[in-house]
This record gives sequence, structure tokens and C-alpha cells, in this order.
Amino acid sequence: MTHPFHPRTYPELTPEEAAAHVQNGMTIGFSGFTPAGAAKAIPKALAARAREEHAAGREFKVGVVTGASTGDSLDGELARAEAISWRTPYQSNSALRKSINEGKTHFFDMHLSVLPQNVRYGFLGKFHMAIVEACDVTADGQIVLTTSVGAAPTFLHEADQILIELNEFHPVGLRGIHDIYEPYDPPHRLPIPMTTAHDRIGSRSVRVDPEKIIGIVRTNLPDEVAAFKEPDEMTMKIGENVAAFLAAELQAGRIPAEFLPIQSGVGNIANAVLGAMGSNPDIPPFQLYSEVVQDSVIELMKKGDITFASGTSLTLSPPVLSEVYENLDYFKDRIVLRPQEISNNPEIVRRLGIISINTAIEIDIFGNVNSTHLMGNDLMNGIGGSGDFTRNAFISIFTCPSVAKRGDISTIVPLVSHMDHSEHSVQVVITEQGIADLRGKDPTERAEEIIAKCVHPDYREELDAYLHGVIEGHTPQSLAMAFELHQRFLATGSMKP
Ligand code: 0RQ
Repeated sequence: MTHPFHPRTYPELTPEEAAAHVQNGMTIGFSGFTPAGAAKAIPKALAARAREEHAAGREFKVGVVTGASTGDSLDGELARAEAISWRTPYQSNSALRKSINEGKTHFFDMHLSVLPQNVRYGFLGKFHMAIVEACDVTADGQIVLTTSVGAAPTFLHEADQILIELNEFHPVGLRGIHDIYEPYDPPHRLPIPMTTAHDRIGSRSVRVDPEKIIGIVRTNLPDEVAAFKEPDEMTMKIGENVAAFLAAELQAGRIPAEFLPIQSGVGNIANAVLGAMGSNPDIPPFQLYSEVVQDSVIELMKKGDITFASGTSLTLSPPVLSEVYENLDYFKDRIVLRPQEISNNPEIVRRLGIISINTAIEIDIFGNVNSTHLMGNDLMNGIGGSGDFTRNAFISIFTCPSVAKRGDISTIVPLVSHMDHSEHSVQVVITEQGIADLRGKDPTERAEEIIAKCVHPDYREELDAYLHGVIEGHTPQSLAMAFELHQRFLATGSMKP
């Protein structure tokens, strides 16, 4: 056996030559957490290969595991080529979502923090290959990742073979933004040695046995990150309510004067929430300890409202990423990218006292939250990191507009049609209508609070009648009527009475 860090050079391959190394039935760990840092050229070539194999009448599908969602060149291309047999832990691509909801791709939804350890524990079977985007690879096997870390270090360590997309779009100067640390596994696990959001505990690159690297594909491709919608009246009002709630908690002395690190979810609402926190004069400059560093974080950092950001991906729209690259030294002092196993780690979330803010699809009057499914059946994206943070947060907040689909759906319902976060983990619910503080309240008191503060006026009377029409038990729920709103929507296209 060669020495693990024996210097060597790597074969340079075209994307097609790289894809030819992949065999039907393999399990592949791809880099990427959101479109940031996702492999692009090889998955695209792999999709073309799958189409050719299918045209020749041969089976060709692979298991696809990533950090979280990816860009269209990975999930979109492979799903359209019907090349994904199974997928975990998260996705947000319309073609893949369709394939999953039609039962053509097996998908299982996982808390993102547990994915890497489940790979190491062998719970997901053998990993044949890791396909990873990098901005630098040294002859002795040091791989410098790009705009995300995600689960790439674990895939690189666990897979038999490695293919690298060396993407010149990302500067080699990214070296130093990453903090790569993998915990030992039980029964030898030790405390993760972090006590602040800005601690660095690991290395700047992932070290692998260079013999495992079977080839390098050179690319020059931007991340496929879409621009955010500008905050509208609704998302701005939700953001203002979140900021007002946190300012009041600070005022009441329940949040320490120096404030606590914030975790903020993905999407347009989360973007608006951070913006509103920055604009609220009663909230002091704060740190972000989250999963995704998105555009609003960079804006707030420039204004001094966010002093440090720890995440696992730098999911920035192209103009904002260019700005970061032009001032890389400034941002490298203020941003660290960690493996998702660390960015989302329950031990750290509990220790640092993270305030979690995530978006729900629907919430019931007792505070149970559905983050993942539409009308009980169809998958939207997945639970992502929302459970990692919510369950362990100092204060856990869920936000959503009180209505969806132009008012035909009340997002507050008698009983969620799918449950991701139970009433035991959810402390505060915020819509554009107001703030429901569920702490220290029993189920009936919670329901009264949510109906009074968060429900849209179009649905308030009906939900109030539901609650007060059911008088029995600790949790007043009617098994016969709990899904009446959902059933009405499915039958008529609207939940309205
Ligand atoms: O669809 O655009 O077709 O109208 O769902 O909803 O309001 O644009 O909200 O972009 O913030 O996404 C929960 C999906 C929200 C996201 C979810 C429809 C609605 C719209 C999107 P249209 P919005 P956002 C990790 C954080 C889970 C993972 C997570 C998510 C579309 O936040 O995937 O929390 N979260 N990760 O119309 C039917 C309902 C609906 C509905 C909304 N009740 N029924 N459709 N929609 N409610 C932690 C980090 O650190 C990042």
C-alpha cells in the first residue's frame, strides 16, 4: 500500500470520461449544500450517459446523496434523465420533486446533522464514489472545497473512489474559510470543542488518500443560485413581527444583553426576517450560527449588524458572491463554513443558546408544525436543518404567512396533515397577523393564543368554533373534523367556508 500522502498527480478527464467510471447501482456522495459548491459538470455528463444507456435498453440508476438540495445540473438533470434510484437527505428541484411524488425515486427525509454520521455508521450502505467540487487539490491529497462544506468531508473519507471537479470560477483564496472537523463515533465520541459561534476547531482542507482520486475534471462554472424575491408587504410584516418579538425578549431580560446567535431558515421569508432584524434599532449587532449564509447576511455584515456568520454554505446570488470574492480577506475574517454535522449539531445549538427561526408550510392550533408536505401527501422540499435547530434552540420560532395560494389555504389548521416538529419543540408562532407565544401554555391556551394572534380573519371564526365545539380531553381535538379544511380544499380548491 502506498503512503496515504504520497505525492502524485491526477489524471485529467473530460466530464464524459469521468462519468464513464460510474456504474449502474452505485451510491454516490456529491458535494453541494443548496446549489452552492454542488458538482455540476460530472452529474450533467452522467445524466447524458444514463439517457444513452436507457436508449440501449439497459438499466442505469444511481443512489444520490448530497449535503442538502443542489442545483439544476445535479438534481434536475439526473431526475429528468430518470437516473436517480434513491435520494436523501433534502431536495428542492421541481423535476426531482415530481419524480419523488410519482413514486419513481425513493426519497427519505433526514435531519441534515445526522446524515454524515449515518453514512459513517453504514446505515446507508456502501459509498462507491464521492464527486466533489474543489478550488484546489494538492498532490498529497488536500482538497479545498468551494462555497459549501455540507457532507463532502464524510463522502470523501468513506467512498472508495473520488472524482473532483476543479472549478476555476472559485478563487484558490477560499482556502481558510472552511473549518473541517469530523467527530469521533460512539463509544469514543468526545465533546465538540466549541464554545462560541466563531471558534475554529478543524483544518482548512479535507485530507484524503491521493490514491483514491481517480481523476480531475477542470471547470469554470458559477453556482446555480437563484436571486431572492425582494421582500413584499407580507414577508416584511412577518420579519418586523419577529424582530419586535426578539427586541421585547431582550427588553424583558430573557435574552442576555449581548444577545444570542441566530439561526435563520431558507427561503424568501427567512431572508426578509434577517433584513427586519437588521433594521430594528433595539436589536444589537449579533452573530449568525446557521446552516445557510444567504444574501441578507452579507448586507447586514457590511452594515455591522451581523458581526460573524457560521454556516455550511455560502448560498449567494451571483452579484453578491462576486462582491465577497472581491473582498475575500474581509469576509474570511467574518465567515466560517463548517461540515453540516457541526453547523447543525444539537450539542452546539444547545450550548451556544441559538435562537432558531424557521418557516412552516402549516401549523396547527396546538403548535405542531408541518415543514415538508402539501395536503398530507406530496413532498415539498424536506425537513432540512429545521429540526436540528428547533428541538435544541434557546427559543424556537416558526414563521409563515397566515394564508397561502391567494387566501385559499389557511396555513393555521386544526391538525397538521404531516408533522415534522411537535408541540413539544415549538415555542413561538409568528405570522403577518401577529405573535403567538406558546411558552408555559396548555393545549387549549395555545390554541386560543394562535387563533387570536396568528390566524387570518377569514378563518378565525371557523377555527374558534372548532376549538370551542370540542370540549373533551387535555387536547381538544375532533378526530371526525380535524381535516375538514384540507378536505374542503381538495374538493373545491379553497379552504374558505
Ligand atoms: O408556492 O410559490 O407556488 O406559491 O409553498 O412558500 O411562502 O414562498 O415560502 O420560500 O420561505 O418556503 C416551508 C417550503 C417555505 C421552506 C418552505 C406554498 C407557497 C409557495 C413556498 P408558490 P413561500 P418559502 C433549515 C431550514 C423546510 C426546510 C427548512 C422549506 C411555496 O422554508 O422548505 O426549514 N422549509 N430548512 O404558496 C400548500 C400550504 C402552503 C403552500 C406555502 N399550507 N399548502 N402550499 N405553500 N404554504 C435551517 C437553516 O439554517 C437554513
